[in-house]
Amino acid sequence: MRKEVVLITGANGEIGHGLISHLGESGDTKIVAMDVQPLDASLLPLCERFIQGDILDNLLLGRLVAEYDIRTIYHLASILSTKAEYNPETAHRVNVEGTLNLLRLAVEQSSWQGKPVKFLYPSSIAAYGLPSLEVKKKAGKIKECDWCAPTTMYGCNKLYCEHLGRYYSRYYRQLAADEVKHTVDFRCLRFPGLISSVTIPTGGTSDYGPEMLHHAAQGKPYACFVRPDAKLPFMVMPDAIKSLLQLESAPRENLKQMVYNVTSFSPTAEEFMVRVKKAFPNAVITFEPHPARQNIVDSWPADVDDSAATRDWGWKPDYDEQRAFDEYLIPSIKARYA
Ligand code: AKB
Repeated sequence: MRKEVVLITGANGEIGHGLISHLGESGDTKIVAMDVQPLDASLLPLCERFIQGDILDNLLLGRLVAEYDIRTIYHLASILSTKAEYNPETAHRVNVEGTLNLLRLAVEQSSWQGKPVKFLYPSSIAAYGLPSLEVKKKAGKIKECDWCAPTTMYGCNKLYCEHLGRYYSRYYRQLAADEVKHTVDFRCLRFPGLISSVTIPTGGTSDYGPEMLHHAAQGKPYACFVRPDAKLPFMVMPDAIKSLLQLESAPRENLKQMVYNVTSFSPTAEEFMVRVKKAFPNAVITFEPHPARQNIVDSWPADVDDSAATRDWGWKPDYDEQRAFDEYLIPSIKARYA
């Protein structure tokens, strides 16, 4: 008998840390974790197995199919927006071909199991592309189908992979003589900027928020790479994990769409700074906007409409801005760097 497991790619990334801690501590899920980097030692005991390897390695993925009954895939591995702009073709390979490999693995697993494998995919506000700051200011909370014209390689990759997920769920090999019965149960969240008290993001464009906070907590000066009025939606990691798990467990028949916005609060960079300075009065924070990264932030929405997630699977964040800082970020970051 093959062991029933969930597969987590990008396990050593920010969401991977949060998800493995949560699933591992609750104890009843066997996790096979994968990452190109070694896994944080604290997460190893929570996993059935860790494989240091590449999602582009099809031989490795093939061996996984043979060894495990994979019920759910959390495909978290990806190259984020800023890093992707430095090597767009590599980003395309990892973000798109890597996702394609995992979708193929999911289809194969589904046909062995005789039922669809759940495929949880974190997309991003980067899938949006607003043409100007004026439009962004007027747009308000934007819906999943609005302004899907991304300006970054990462955003293009995310949007395309959402379409691939839909294709693999509904239309995979639609002309094949044999009916393809069991495909993938693709479920996707468009995440805002995420902030964790445990990990520091690398390679993203919404990183100025978490970077500001982690620098201040360590007594390091921080030069923010966007203007004080730059505005993006954010969410703290416990809510990101909650949304992934809630979407995973939602009854399929309730899901009227495959892609859902989720969000929590939308501070400007200046409002973010004020909160950080309230907690760390000696923090030295300056604004030195990087024009190209600022342009990316200006093309992303200031807020998103997550009412479809609320309607279909009861989504509601636990942390608004005040609670996120007072009850999660500040106490836990202070403890971390004490
Ligand atoms: C990034 O900045 O690239 C990510 C994202 C918003 O998806 N944090």
